[in-house]
Amino acid sequence: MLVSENEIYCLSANRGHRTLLVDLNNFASFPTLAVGILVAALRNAGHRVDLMVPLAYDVPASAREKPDRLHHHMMRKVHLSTAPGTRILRDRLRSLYYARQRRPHATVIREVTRALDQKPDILLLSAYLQHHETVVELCRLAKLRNIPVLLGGPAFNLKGTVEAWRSMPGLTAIYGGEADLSVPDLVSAIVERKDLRDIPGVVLPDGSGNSYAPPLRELDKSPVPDFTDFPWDRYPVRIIPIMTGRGCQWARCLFCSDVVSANGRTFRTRSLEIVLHEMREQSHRYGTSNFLFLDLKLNSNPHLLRGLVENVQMVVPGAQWIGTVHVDLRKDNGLTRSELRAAASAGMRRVSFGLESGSQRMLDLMDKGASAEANETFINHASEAGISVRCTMFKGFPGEQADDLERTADFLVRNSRHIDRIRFNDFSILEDTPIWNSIMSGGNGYPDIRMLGTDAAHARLRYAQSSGKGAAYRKAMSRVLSAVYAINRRPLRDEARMFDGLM
Ligand code: B12
Ligand code: SF4
Repeated sequence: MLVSENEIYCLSANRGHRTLLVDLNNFASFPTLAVGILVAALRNAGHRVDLMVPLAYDVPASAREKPDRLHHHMMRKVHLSTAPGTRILRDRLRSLYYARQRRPHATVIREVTRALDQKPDILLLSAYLQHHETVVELCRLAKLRNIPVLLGGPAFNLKGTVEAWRSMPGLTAIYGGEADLSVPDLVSAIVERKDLRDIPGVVLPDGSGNSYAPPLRELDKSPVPDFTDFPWDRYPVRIIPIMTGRGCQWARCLFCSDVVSANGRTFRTRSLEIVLHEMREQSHRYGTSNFLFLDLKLNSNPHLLRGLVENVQMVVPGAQWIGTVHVDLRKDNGLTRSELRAAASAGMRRVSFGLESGSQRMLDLMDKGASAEANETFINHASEAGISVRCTMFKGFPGEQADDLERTADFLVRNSRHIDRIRFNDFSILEDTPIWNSIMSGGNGYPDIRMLGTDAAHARLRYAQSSGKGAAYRKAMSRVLSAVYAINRRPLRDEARMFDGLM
């Protein structure tokens, strides 16, 4: 995977530049879509790419959502506790956990050091914000060898975040946009030491540059991702990540940081032909008919979803696939009982959606564009069609009361046998979301939130909350968590098992 002496020699005949691309998003089950796109774009343009994927060197990767054991339930209780005594201890434990999680991994540092010693022309890093310390260390190592570094990732279009990251020693530039088409030129511009300041999306260490890259409109021109160099032998099952579009047609939920990320801004859809072409091509290349749709909302464009359902088995016979939807209130949201049955017949095995809360009052406060009733109908129809249902939820949106949690608990108990997994989080306020902007502007929309500061490097608000306390709230929370545990401890239905823990 990394470059050998002979290969370096061959490069002298190549007009492209030698790039070392490090994928810090180490995930245990499938390749990273963004990185596959960047590799394809660079290679198509004649650049040389050596890809470093930590999993290939046995760096422990994030695996998600295996059936719950009792200790998972207990940990969730502590993690989400609002009891005054537990909170202080819990917050300390949380900080320790994050600090440990975020430490640079010795193997990553060692392997990147080796690769840098081969003197690539440029180091490209694709990172999430929890990789801050690793990025600091890799930039330092690159600086020692005079190798320029270009950093990108979904959160680097956020102004406060970029401010907190841009001046780390050794970093040449941050790119805060979708680089599907632009990455080859960016690499050339940096290696050939051209002036970067006018390139949309680029921020330099001194803060200069044109930080705004418009969302990529020509999605059909994005190359078919190149996953050749990912460690396929380490994945339990071969699964191809793919997207039919970027962004979300609703894009209004007040807490949503997905739609403010580099690739989530504004809804754009690809054409059905291109999506089907990519599925056929990738199935052929990697010898699998399993797909994971990473769209924020696979039913943003119901016509495309229907087209996919109608054609997928012709294009990839035996295809099995999963995706995430939003049970919105449009007349046509692509998720009727018969549409879900058709999707199941076309190979859909699992669906995930943001249930968030069982209380209509909370859904309205979040501007979720959903109803508890429609969510319930959807869960029943999907499950009855044979699709495994997974949902994400959280506690602690401002204004949440014990009564809202009681409704959530009732909802889960009522629908327990139709839901296979729940990911239940604590609420957080992330940079540039509507709720963040409202609090930052000093308005009085959230009287129960007292801002303590920001964690700019991780794009988070630090705050204290006066709602969500008291014995009644805690009792209701305990009911919710018992219902979550009752669901998560069950094994998945057989047909969805190979997709367990993927989203
Ligand atoms: C699918 C998804 C997942 C999947 C798959 C992840 C994977 N690595 O493949 C799963 C469910 C596993 C997952 C897990 C997590 N995720 Co996630 N996930 C997403 C989601 C919905 C789509 C990601 C995606 O593929 N986008 C499509 C690609 C094409 O876009 P992109 O990644 O932005 O890449 C483009 C640009 O950013 C740029 N670019 C990217 N890298 C580079 C590098 C260079 C050099 C350049 C020039 C450009 C460049 O060009 C790319 C092509 O256009 C996003 C939401 C979103 N809107 O992005 C969240 C998101 C990426 N996840 C996020 C988080 C926080 C996580 C978790 C940490 C959550 C958790 N607590 O467990 C874990 C971490 C897992 C890990 N790998 O370490 C955050 C990241 C924000 C941040 N803090 O940096 C996001 C943005 C959600 C959010 N709004 O908070 N996730
Ligand atoms: S429906 Fe989902 S992706 Fe769309 S704005 Fe709401 S939370 Fe974000």
